[in-house]
Amino acid sequence: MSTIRTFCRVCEPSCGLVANVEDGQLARVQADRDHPVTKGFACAKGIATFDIHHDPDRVDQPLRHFDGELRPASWDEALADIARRLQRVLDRHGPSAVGLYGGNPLGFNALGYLSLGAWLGQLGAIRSFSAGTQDCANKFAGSQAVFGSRTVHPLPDIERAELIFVIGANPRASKGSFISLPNMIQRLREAHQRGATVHFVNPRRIETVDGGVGDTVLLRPDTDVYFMAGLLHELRATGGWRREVLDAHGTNVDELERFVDDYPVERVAEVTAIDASTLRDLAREIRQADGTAFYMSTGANMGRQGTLAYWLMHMLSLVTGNLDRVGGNLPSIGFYPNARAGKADFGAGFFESEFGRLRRGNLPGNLLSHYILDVEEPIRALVVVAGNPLLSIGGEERLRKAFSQLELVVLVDLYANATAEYADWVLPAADQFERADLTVIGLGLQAQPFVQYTDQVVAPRHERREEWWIFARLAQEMGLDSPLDRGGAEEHWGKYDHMLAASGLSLEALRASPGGVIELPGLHAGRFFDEVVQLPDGRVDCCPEAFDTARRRCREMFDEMRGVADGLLLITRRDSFMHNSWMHNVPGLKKAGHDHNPLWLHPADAEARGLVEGTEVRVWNDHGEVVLPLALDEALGRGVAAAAHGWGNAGAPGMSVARAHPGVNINRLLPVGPGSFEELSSQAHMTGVPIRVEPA
Ligand SMILES: Nc1nc2c(c(=O)[nH]1)N[C@H]1C(S)=C(S)[C@@H](COP(=O)(O)OP(=O)(O)OC[C@H]3O[C@@H](n4cnc5c(=O)[nH]c(N)nc54)[C@H](O)[C@@H]3O)O[C@H]1N2
Ligand SMILES: Nc1nc2c(c(=O)[nH]1)N[C@H]1C(S)=C(S)[C@@H](COP(=O)(O)OP(=O)(O)OC[C@H]3O[C@@H](n4cnc5c(=O)[nH]c(N)nc54)[C@H](O)[C@@H]3O)O[C@H]1N2
Ligand code: SF4
Ligand SMILES: [Mo]
Repeated sequence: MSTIRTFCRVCEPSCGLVANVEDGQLARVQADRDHPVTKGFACAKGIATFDIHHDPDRVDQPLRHFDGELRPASWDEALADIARRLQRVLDRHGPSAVGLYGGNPLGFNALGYLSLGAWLGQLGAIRSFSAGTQDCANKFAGSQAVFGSRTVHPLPDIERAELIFVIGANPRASKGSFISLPNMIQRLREAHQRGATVHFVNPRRIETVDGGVGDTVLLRPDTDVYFMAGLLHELRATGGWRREVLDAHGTNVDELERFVDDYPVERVAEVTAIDASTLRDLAREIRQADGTAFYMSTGANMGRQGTLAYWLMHMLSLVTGNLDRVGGNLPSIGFYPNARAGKADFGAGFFESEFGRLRRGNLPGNLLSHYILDVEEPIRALVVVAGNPLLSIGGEERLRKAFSQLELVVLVDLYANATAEYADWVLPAADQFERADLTVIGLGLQAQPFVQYTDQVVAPRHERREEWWIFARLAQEMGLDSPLDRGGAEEHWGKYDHMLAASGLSLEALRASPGGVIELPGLHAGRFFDEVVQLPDGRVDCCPEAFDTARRRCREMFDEMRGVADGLLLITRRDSFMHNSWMHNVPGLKKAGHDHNPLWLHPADAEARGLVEGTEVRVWNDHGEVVLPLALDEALGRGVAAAAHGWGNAGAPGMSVARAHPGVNINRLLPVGPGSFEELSSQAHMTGVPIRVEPA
């Protein structure tokens, strides 16, 4: 038996794992206690990757859609058929007829990510979509406008802050996002124990002071922008803006002041449902704290104004002198200083499309079905890598219609997931134990920076293959230049080696170090304004002109929200027993209470509508309708309904456990199409969506 140290690639902490291998087979997976940073932490999902590796439902050889069934075929048949059909689409309709959807796990796959990009470049395919516009596209846009680089994201210095705001994130369930920090909830608990105050800002009371981590400030969904504008207003009125910092590092400060002028706390209270006195108290705490750290994640991203929310979060940090100070927000440099790589002019990053002005780069997922159904030169072939768009994006019905019209759908996945219902081919991907990798996801986002390399722990079972090989073979098959003709994955590794050199490291050094891990310098102050900010004048843009229209709209939305009285707003509720749509085939995660997804309501909201716990309710709005059981949750704010996404597996062809516990796809209730995403970032509107509920 051999023991191999590796790391988890399910979510951002990238926890160290130890794998035991017997007779070439993965025999056991545990948390790595010797890992210098993750120190023996791993969650149930990370350990469940063992079950996923051995799952008899895994796609183990190429599957071809034939006579309504997915039937095994050889790699040669698969590659030849796909290459031929892709070529036909390209010849007849050009590269815009080929679309790509890259899912979330692709971000945790050093070679897969690079090789897919290279292959698409060869095809000239520009219509690419990714899970990013359902997740955090607003953060890239926000930082690009404010700091001049999409890759600059100052992290909360949780270890040293006296006051911490966690806005729209639930690290107990999610383990953190846009931050790599092992056991984040424990880190917050430790901060609380050493006397720091932690405020979660959330429409659901996810933590209470008695719980030992912090309390929750309940806010109405989709109002984070107003919450932050209100704090900025109050801080300004009470001398909480540090003029010397703004003089030294800011531009457009007057414009920021003018924007904030409109949001005194009394007014803000009307739409956020946070009373003025609470907002004043929070502003006072910020003024008095010796270090305030701000963190926001998907709950705030997925509102209608995620980019503005991120801008204002940066402003809260800057104007109070907490940006680039110990206990505030600090840049993470990691193994490669990538701020310059993300440098670009925000205003120039848009183009005119059939659907109005769009941000360059990944197109909005909320237009995927539109680019198939509603344009003159539609997408005709779609390649889906590590994604499940049918369940992750809004508008399932429309996506079904669109996917069924495609000439070719190719999925590269561990499973024949729900989207595979429309696949002509499902190609078997290797999993995290079957591929070498590097901790690329954490670059610039690690609160305790380290870099780790892992070898393949075991060879891919059956006919599973690594993504880089799949795209390199497809390139060969299409007569294109292929890495396989030139030393395989070496050229991709070469890029990473080059990046590692920036911190005096190399793959060789990583391979030689115990566990493949090397710790890097921690977060420290004093570099941000000189080295990280990328705007030409070296200053932070406190009120980007490119946000003008969005700011006007922001004022209008405020008035619209004041006018709306009651009604229910839908939010997402993740838990530790699911991971987006893809851990539903792990029997061990289907414990009682986690085997379906109910609609959660506050007991008073249920009673007011005559709804009874455990009974089926009909949930509907202008976008769709679902029927699911009702559950009660006193932690929810009044007027807020919650449900988990990623369910709705009744039709997933190759996931028998998931099919036995299908749940309901709540994304049927989300808006899609023009107007359903933020123009500045393409980020989808996925939280605070109005719904109605009645007995089914
Ligand atoms: N209502 C609502 N909707 C949401 C969200 C929400 O909060 N609320 N969250 C959004 C977010 S944050 C995200 S990131 C998206 C996710 O959206 P997607 O990325 O489209 O969906 P996932 O469920 O993450 O599906 C990932 C797929 O990748 C496969 N997979 C896993 N590992 C590998 C691998 O190594 N290689 C390959 N080839 N395949 C692999 C899995 O089997 C699964 O089919 O969903 C979004 N949708
Ligand atoms: N167990 C588990 N872990 C996961 C995932 C998973 O599905 N399951 N998904 C992974 C992925 S891809 C991601 S991106 C991360 C996401 O990580 P997080 O961003 O931490 O995601 P959530 O746990 O959904 O927490 C979002 C919180 O926002 C709140 N919220 C909803 N609407 C609003 C709003 O309008 N304003 C504010 N302020 N709050 C709001 C919700 O109540 C919820 O508590 O998690 C990752 N980790
Ligand atoms: S927290 Fe994320 S990275 Fe760590 S073990 Fe769990 S799933 Fe894996
Ligand atoms: Mo995500």
